[in-house]
Amino acid sequence: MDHPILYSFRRCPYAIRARLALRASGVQVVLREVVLADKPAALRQLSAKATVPVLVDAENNVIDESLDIMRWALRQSDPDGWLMSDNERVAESQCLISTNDTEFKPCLDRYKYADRFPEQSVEFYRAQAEVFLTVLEAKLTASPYLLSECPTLADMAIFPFIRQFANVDKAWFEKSPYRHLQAWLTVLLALPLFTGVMDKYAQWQPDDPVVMFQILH
Ligand SMILES: N[C@@H](CCC(=O)N[C@@H](CS)C(=O)NCC(=O)O)C(=O)O
Repeated sequence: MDHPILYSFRRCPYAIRARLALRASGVQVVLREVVLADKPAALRQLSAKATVPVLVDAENNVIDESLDIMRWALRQSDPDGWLMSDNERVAESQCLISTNDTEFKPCLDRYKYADRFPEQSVEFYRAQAEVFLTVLEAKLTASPYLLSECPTLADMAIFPFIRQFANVDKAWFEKSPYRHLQAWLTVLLALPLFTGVMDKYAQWQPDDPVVMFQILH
């Protein structure tokens, strides 16, 4: 096998963060677009939990956590310094990402699919999610990105989830008091890096010709 293979799903925020890091690093991978309701057998064989993204490297090592895929790509090339070198900031970055993944994401799911959780109102679930928005807003009041003057791993790992939150009720988000967060999201969504990882691909079938995620020029 010449190139690593990425199993991805266009709209999945975990897959988006992996694709962002792959694109930033310039590492070329083969892309296999997955439909979650019809996961390919090849993906299930690689990873029992069969979530996306999953990356299989050229030595057939399987990486089935999005953050590990980000770090794997950036360890090969990190031209914009997303990984940072200052231990304190690395710890802060990990803490923010972990809060996003373990605390905010479940709140986001209940907010997004409030009709599936009728015990509470949509406003209740949104207020739970806002706890994390408040943390991010405070960070972004101090600097244009979460940990520095430039985007780093935490920004790239977290903003696909804030995008999803904002899209649940755009009018509410735009009127919300999170001014710095709104501006941050607007800037990140406009990056060619982001628009470049949102191309549409047809569902992968085993007999399909190889599709490269990015061709370097
Ligand atoms: N911790 C995993 C979570 C990945 C995840 O949950 N992805 C979702 C799609 S957004 C998924 O594959 N869900 C499995 C399913 O819906 O069957 C990671 O960071 O990669």
